[in-house]
Amino acid sequence: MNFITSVTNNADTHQLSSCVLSIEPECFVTDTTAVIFALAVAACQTIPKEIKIEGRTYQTDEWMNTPSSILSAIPRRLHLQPDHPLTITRKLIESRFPSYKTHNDLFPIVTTGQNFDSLGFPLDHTGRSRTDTYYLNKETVLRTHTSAHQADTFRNNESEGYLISADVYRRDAIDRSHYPVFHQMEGARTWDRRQAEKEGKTLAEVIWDDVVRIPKHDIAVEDPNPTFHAERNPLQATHSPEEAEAIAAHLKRSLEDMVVTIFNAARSATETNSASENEPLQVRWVEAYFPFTSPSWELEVFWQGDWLEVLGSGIVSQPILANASVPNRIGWAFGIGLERIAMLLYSIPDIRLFWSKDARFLSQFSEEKPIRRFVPFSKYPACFKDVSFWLRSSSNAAGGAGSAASPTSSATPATTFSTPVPPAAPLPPSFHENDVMEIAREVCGNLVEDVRLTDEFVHPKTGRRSMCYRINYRSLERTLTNEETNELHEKLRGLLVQRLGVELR
Ligand code: FA5
Ligand code: MG
Repeated sequence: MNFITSVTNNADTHQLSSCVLSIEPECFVTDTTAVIFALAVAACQTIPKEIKIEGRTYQTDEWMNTPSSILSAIPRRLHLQPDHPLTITRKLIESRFPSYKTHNDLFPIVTTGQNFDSLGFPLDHTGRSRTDTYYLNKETVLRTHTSAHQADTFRNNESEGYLISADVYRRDAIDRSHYPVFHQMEGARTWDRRQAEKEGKTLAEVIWDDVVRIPKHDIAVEDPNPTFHAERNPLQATHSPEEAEAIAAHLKRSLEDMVVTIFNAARSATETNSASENEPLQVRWVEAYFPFTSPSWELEVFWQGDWLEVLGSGIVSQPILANASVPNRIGWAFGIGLERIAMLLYSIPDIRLFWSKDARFLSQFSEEKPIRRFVPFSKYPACFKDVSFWLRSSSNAAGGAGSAASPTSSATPATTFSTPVPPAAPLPPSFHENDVMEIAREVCGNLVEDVRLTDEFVHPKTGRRSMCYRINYRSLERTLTNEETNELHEKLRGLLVQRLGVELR
């Protein structure tokens, strides 16, 4: 499918045909959708001018970089599938927030206003770039996080607390814990200052009354940092220290309760006498940065020898609430990765498994039964193949840029957001590792387990940069033949040259 290259490299949108592609909700067979899409593109001989997704039509432009394989994931809605591990995980978390209103079917295609501007993302934030985000056109993206719905949900003001679970999309690395489509749950709890006044209490007092209602746990939590810190994790200008302390306590106690519940369930799912069962649960708060919260924290859990980040959170930036017409509300928000939690809960070893339609996977999960550790049905052989190439002499290598800007480089969240104007056109192409990942996904689908940079050097005379990537071809469902992997690898090599202009070595 050359469609993406053509779109990316061909800024002349006048050459687009008027062919319309449809991804309809009934089309639950992912592969079929992809094939229909590919055939339609082939038949049109050129780029679709419009894409129709579940009855909604989008005009494409030179920002379009979303392959059909990604669009075909939209109808799957794994977090709503009965007995799916993501559904079970979602419900387990929801059960710890019984009074919160749940929103589980918000549509994944949003505006850049929703995904970035409403949250105060600076214009130069790496998250906005086409190497990180799937665009349909300059102003339309596949949401990269559930926070894209924060402003709208605050504006609707239907409940004091809410939970949003949804599929999110990111151009990202390929390995056993990264997939370009994954699921997040967003949660938020806010209080109304006027309500506190009516009760004759301070807002902090009202919040502390709620804190004591949160179930207690007996886990020792490491939390060495002050609630806020002038340089590292600032208090917002419109919040008093007492308010921030109370909101932080409510946030941390609520999320600790949720994590303790989940990890206790995970530990009861592992076999008796296993090492992890006897290890006490270790949890810690670390300082973090998000453009839309301040102060901010991440929660980490010690799991199988390592600290694992499970969620990001913080006190909601007041301009978000003010812009959402609820200036008197104040509170916290968090975002958690559902796959990451489900992988721990069930010991699921590879994130691709969540997309499996194989009964050997799906039959192991039930909403009715207690959590049981996943038993891998088999491990098929890996096949490693390297590809080495010279970058075009003008390219810089950039890779795996994180989604958070440095705290110092962006506007303080406590100030009112200006209305950002996105850059007029995509930046000139330079090499980005995510483009290699995207090509590997397109060629191999779920037959690639891992793509790693194994070597990189600059030629001392020519100054050209050489990269070597190791591709691990492995199916979760069968043994791949040599012919098959050779064919995939050749196709991958060809597309690297065609799309990225590299010279194979
Ligand atoms: C966010 O997406 C913020 N929107 C979270 C947030 C919400 C902060 C509200 C403050 C207030 P982040 O990119 O760190 O943050 O992702 C949040 C969580 O999603 C991570 O902690 C992790 O559990 C999960 N996650 C992130 N990237 C991936 C990935 N590629 N694969 C699986 N899980 C992921
Ligand atoms: Mg993070």
